[in-house]
Order: sequence, then C-alpha cells, then structure tokens
Amino acid sequence: EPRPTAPPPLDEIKLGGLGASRRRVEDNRFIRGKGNYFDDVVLPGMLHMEVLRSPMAHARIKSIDTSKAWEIPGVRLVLTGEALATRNLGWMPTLSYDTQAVLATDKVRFQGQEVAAVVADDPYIAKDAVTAIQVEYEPLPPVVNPEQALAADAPLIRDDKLGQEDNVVFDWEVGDKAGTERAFDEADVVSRVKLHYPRSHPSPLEACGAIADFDRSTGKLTVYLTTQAPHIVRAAVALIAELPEHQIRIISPDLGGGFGNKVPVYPSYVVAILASILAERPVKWVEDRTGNLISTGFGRDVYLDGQVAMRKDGKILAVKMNTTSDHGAFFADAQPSKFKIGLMHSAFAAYDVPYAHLAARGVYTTKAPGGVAYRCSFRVTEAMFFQERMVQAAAEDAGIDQAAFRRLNLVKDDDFPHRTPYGFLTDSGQYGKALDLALKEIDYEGFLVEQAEARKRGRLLGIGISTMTEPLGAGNSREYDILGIKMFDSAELRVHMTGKALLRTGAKTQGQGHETTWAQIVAHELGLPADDIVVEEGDTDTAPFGMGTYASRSTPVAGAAIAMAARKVKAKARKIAAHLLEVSEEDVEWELGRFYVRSQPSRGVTIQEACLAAYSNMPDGLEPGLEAVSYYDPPNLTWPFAAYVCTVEIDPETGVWDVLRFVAVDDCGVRINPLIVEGQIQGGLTEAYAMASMQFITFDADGNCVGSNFMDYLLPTAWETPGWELHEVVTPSPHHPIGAKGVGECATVGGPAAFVNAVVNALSHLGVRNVDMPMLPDRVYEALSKGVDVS
Ligand code: PCD
Repeated sequence: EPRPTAPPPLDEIKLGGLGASRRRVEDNRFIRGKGNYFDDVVLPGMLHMEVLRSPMAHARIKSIDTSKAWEIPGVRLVLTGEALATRNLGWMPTLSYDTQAVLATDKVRFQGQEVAAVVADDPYIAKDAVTAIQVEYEPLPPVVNPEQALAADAPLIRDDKLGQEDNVVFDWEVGDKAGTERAFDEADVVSRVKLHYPRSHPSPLEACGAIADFDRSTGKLTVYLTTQAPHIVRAAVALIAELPEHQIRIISPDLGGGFGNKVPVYPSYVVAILASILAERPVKWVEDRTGNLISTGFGRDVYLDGQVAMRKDGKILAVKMNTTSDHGAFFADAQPSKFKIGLMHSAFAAYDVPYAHLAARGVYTTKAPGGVAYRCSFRVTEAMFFQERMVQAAAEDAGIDQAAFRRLNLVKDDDFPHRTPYGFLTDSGQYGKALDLALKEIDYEGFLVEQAEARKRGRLLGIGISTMTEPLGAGNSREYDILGIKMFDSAELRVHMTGKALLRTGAKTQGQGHETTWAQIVAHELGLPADDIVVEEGDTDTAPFGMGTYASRSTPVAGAAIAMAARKVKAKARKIAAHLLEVSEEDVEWELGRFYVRSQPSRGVTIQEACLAAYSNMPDGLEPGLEAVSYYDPPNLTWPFAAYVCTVEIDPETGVWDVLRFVAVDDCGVRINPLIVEGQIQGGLTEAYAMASMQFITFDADGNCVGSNFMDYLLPTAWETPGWELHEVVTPSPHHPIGAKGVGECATVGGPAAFVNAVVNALSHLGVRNVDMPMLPDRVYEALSKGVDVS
C-alpha cells in the first residue's frame, strides 16, 4: 500500500474564510419574502396600541378627556401620563442621563410628542379611538433653533427639571486652550467658516415597533422590539419598569435597517410594556412613517464656528472649533458619558495639528429629541464634515491648491500610532497613499485644466476632496460606556460533534450581513467551511451579553470576540488532536483545518475529526464538549480612513448640480468580505449624497415639522444616485485579532464634504465660500447668481 501523504492545504477562499466575497446567506430568506421582521410576529390574543401625538410644539396641557375613547367598542385601555405616573412611569431616563416624559402630563415640548395611548382589539379601532381623546392645550411660544433658545427672553423649555434655569443642556470643552490661543497669535493667516450641519433622519425602511407580552403566570416579560441593542434595552427595562432582569427577554427579529434610529429607548416601548402588564395580553405598537420621522432620533443639527491658524506656507498651527448643537426637548441620544458632544473631538485626527480647542454647547429646543448617530459614531460625521470644510476654506484662504494643502498637513504614512490634537491615539493609516490613489484615478491635474477651460465658456465645473480618518468600534471599557455600562462585547461558539457550529454574539445585524461575515471569521480561525456555521443574534435569552450594533463597532469588538472564542476552541481541539495522534501537544502543528505531527506532516487529523473526538474519544482529564465564550475589551478604537474625490458640473441657469465622477479610496483594515464591504461603502456614499443634495428635517416658525413624510423628506433612488468608483488601501489594525477595522459608517462620515467642497469649488471664482447642505438647486442658484454664501 502506498504511504498516506498529507492532503493539500485547504483553500481559504473556497472555504468562505477571510477575503471571500461570499454571497449573503441571509438574503436567501429575504429575497424569498421569508424574513421574520417585527411586523411578521403575530401572537395569540394580541391587542393593538396607537399613540396620540401632540399637534403643537410647545403648549401647557390643561386637560385630557379620555371618556369618549373608552366608549368605543373594542377599546381595552386608554392610558395617559397621569396613569403612568401612579406607577412611577411618567418619566424615564434617557441614554444621556437626562429624563424624558413617557406620556406628557405638564406640557408638550415638541410636535409629535406622545400624549396618550389606546389599546384595542385591532389597529383601526385604536386609531379611531385616539382621535376621540380630547386634549385642551394652552399654546406656549415655540423655540425652533439655538438662537431662539439662548435669547434672554426665551421660554424655559425644561421647567420640569429642578435647578434648570435656561435652555442649555451642557457646556463642554476639550483641548489645549492656552496653547491654541498662543498659536493663533503667532499665525500668519487665520481662516474662518461658519457652517450648519442640518437635521437629517436615518429613516430606515422599517419604522420602529414593540410587541410586549407579559405572562402573569410565569412573571416573564417578552418583548419583540426593533432594537439595535437588545441587551441595553433589557437593562433599561429592568431599571425603568423595575422588573427582574432574568424575567425580561428582548427579541430583536430581522430588522429592516437601523442606521442609528433603533438605538434609543422610545416612550411607546415603555407604554406598550405597561399596557401588556395591565391587559395581561400581548400588545403591539407599530409606528407609521410620519411618527418615525417626527418623533424618533434624528441626526446632526449642529452649528460650527471654525477657525484654522496657519503659517504663510499653509502649515496648520492650530484649530478652534465652537459648536452649538440642537438636542430638541430631551437630551436622548446615546453616547459615552464622558463626552457630551460625542466624539466631535475626533476632528483633525488625520492631520498633523499641534494645538486644538473645542468648545461645545448643547441646547434644548421644542423639537424632537435626539442627535443620534445617523450612520455615525457619536458625532464623528459632523466632526469630519466640519474638518473637511474648514480644510478647504483654509487652503483657499492660504492661496494653496486643496490637494497640496492636504498633502502638507496630513499625518505622514505609517507614522503611527499618532496622538491627535484632541488626545486620541490613532492606530494605523496611510492617508497620503489613499489621497494619491484617488487623485490619480480621477486625473486631478487633467481636471484642473478642463475646469479652467470650461470657466472661460461660462461652464461651472468643480472638484472636491475629503480626506479623513474616524474612530470606529467603541470601547475600550476604560473610556467608553453607555449609562455607565462599559463597552465591550462577546461571542459564544458551540461546535457540534460533526464539526458544524452555532455562533452567537451580543451584536445585532440590521442588514449588514453578520450571518455571513461572522461565519467567515470562524472559517478563518478553524478551517471549518463557513456554510457549516450558523449565526444567531438578537435574543437576550440566548445571546451572550453585548452592547449592540452601532458605531460600526461589531467587527472591531464582537468580531474580535468571535476570533478569540474560535481560538479557545482551537486550543482545546489541539489537545484532543494530540491525544488522537498520540504525541505531545507541543509536537502538534496547525494548518488551516488540520492538526498534524511536526516531524511527520502526513500524520494528521482534520478539525472535524477533533470535533467528533470531543464528544466520543476525549483524553483523560479533559472536559468533554467543544465550546467557548469570549468577552473582548478592545485596547483601542479602530481608525479606518478614506480619500474621496468628487467632480461636479453646475447648471448656471438653474443651480442644478450633477456628479460627474466620484472616486472613493477606503481602508478598513483586513476586509472579511469584500463584497459586503463594497456594499457598505456604496450605501454609505448614497446616504452622504442624500444629505448633501436633498435631505433635511426643518421646522416652521410655529415649530411644525417640515419633512414629516417621504414627499418632503427625500431619499435618493437609483435614478438620482451617481455611480461610485471604489478603490482600496489596506492598513491592518495592529490591535485587532484579524486586523479588521469597522467600515459601516465611513462613507457617510467622509462623503458629504466631498460633494460640498466640489460645489463650492465650482463657485469659488465667484466669491462663494459656503453653501449649506442640503445643496438644493435654489440655494446653489442664489449662491452663483449673487456670488454669496448661502446658509
Ligand atoms: N466588514 C467586513 N470587513 C471589515 C469590516 C466590516 O467584511 N473590515 C463587514 C462586517 O462584517 C459587517 C459589515 O461589513 O457585515 C459592517 O461592519 P461594521 O463596520 O463592523 O459595522 P456594524 O457594527 O456591523 O454595523 C453598524 C453600521 C452602522 S453604525 C450603521 S448606522 C449602518 C451600517 O452599519 N447601518 C446599516 N450599515 C448598515 N447596513 C445596512 N444594510 N443596514 C443598516 O441599518 Mo449607526 O451608529 O447605528 O448610526
């Protein structure tokens, strides 16, 4: 008989491991209409809840008369804030240490605020009954922007808060103030811009909802909830409703997008839970589109007064940022408790800036609460937008080409770790390489010639650049927490005897494709085919604890935990392999999917054989079974980066602008699944384009929300969306077990400035230095026809 020889090594790509553009396994059920979304959940005896929303932005509630609603047949419960207050549920804590009315009792503080709720046999009865509730309001003056909120005679919005004497939420600062002032004194050139990042809304395809099911016989509360962070909600419900944590089960089913909108805990969730406890039946509440747009977490709404101090040659000496953010009536966005304006101070992380100072003030207004991270890790979207607009204005004021200005000031390639001006430590980067690649792809020099030629003939061409790095993947737990709960994550890997496995994490996919990519990490570590690993997330009774999916933290944190859990499994499998091969553990080598004897490579066992032995032939003294749990507390954030370059042409007759080309060079460290990464970047750029061109939620003088439906709040379709030209640079994260960084938000963070810089560049010879987003044609037309800034 021929001697057995070692099998050829496994092909990682064929296995579906790291770097495989594996098709998304979840799409199999999604495209067949077999997804299990919130609205697909039907429980026996389920009642339906509808909320009454305030028509006014600011008014005292004189009385609420619910008697007519109670009379409608099929109505089971009518709830007001007063009823809630008797159970200590009138107010609830927010994720930013503020309080928020669950159902308003004293005043309404924004249009769309929850005032009362009806629970009925079907949703139509509930809707009818809501309109039968009579509320007497005494109007108070609305406050629709920070300027009004900070005026001396402004009405006090939060008169419910003891000691609150004005409409200021916080005053916060960071950076070296004295050093920054000194640098400004010594500067040759100071450049200044005033900008507004308008209020936008994540508007996921699926709005929010809750089905609460309290079972009195077992004392168990089960809630199906559209949430990006099931375990945080479990903790919040335990605190707010004073229920024992082990008796609360939060199930986040398939989600139709989240984009930050499904992070907060909304009042209607709490009301639905109480309603189920009172009615002793499952109670379902689902929001309609207008409800979602006017009352749930919006993004941005920040004003900047930004200054850059430079030497004559364009070298940046210092930056000053002064922000005012509009948080609406309740400070309800989630962010690490140390940082009041999120990670706004991640601005200028990609630039070599010796001194920086940020002063941030937050204000209450009579608008919906929020300032959530809409595809953004705690205000980094604003940070990078402001940074890139300040950089463009500075280049212009210094009289230096915008690409050359960036080259001069960006942190040099591979000069890492780098301490940023506000004190972060960036992990890796090659900003120059990314910029050069983007400029080459778009033919920068060629475009400048074409632009000059076109100008002579009255055509308006522009080119905009955005270069940035951003912090993705909160924690570490030393610095990052939500409501005091430290930010880390976990994974649990259970390998069955046939080498098939179940992986659970505390993250929660909303469309990102975790079921596909997490299996790839396990395939990479263990050599099991990705198809043999099933991934589950979103059920707090089965998933290990986790802080949820937002801030592009799943790959940096949960993804790392997965690799570490797989390594624990591998370490045990190695012991078993040594036993099977009858050698000592030190003599066992590993190649993908197989252990073998170092001195005799043809003698080996596959990972599957080791799995079987874990249940059938384990060595003496070793626990049977093959599973592992890992909790991962990352040493640092990951810092992906990008260079985006956009060219536009503006129609001088109408102000309509078209994207000619958009080149995107992205780094996210090692790409687990290039196909998914590209999808993330395309989606992110599309949202960036939406904000730059068409999206904003605004308010009229009475505080009425304009943009409360998809006729007014616009989403780009395939027709408007430009084609994206994608390229990559790879600088692995030095501290992540597989070198990966987050990617989900990069393009939305860095994208908007490229569009605005391009439009402003097209108009710069007319004296225009700024057009605020969204750059609607009428705004652009005003800028170009009058040669003025438009905000
Ligand atoms: N990846 C890969 N590689 C790398 C990285 C990454 O592959 N390197 C992939 C992963 O695995 C997944 C994704 O990609 O799957 C993503 O990831 P990330 O970055 O880690 O993230 P995540 O955490 O998972 O997620 C989150 C994000 C966010 S944050 C947002 S907004 C958005 C994004 O995600 N959202 C969404 N994207 C998306 N998509 C979809 N489809 N949907 C949705 O919703 Mo925030 O904070 O919440 O604002």
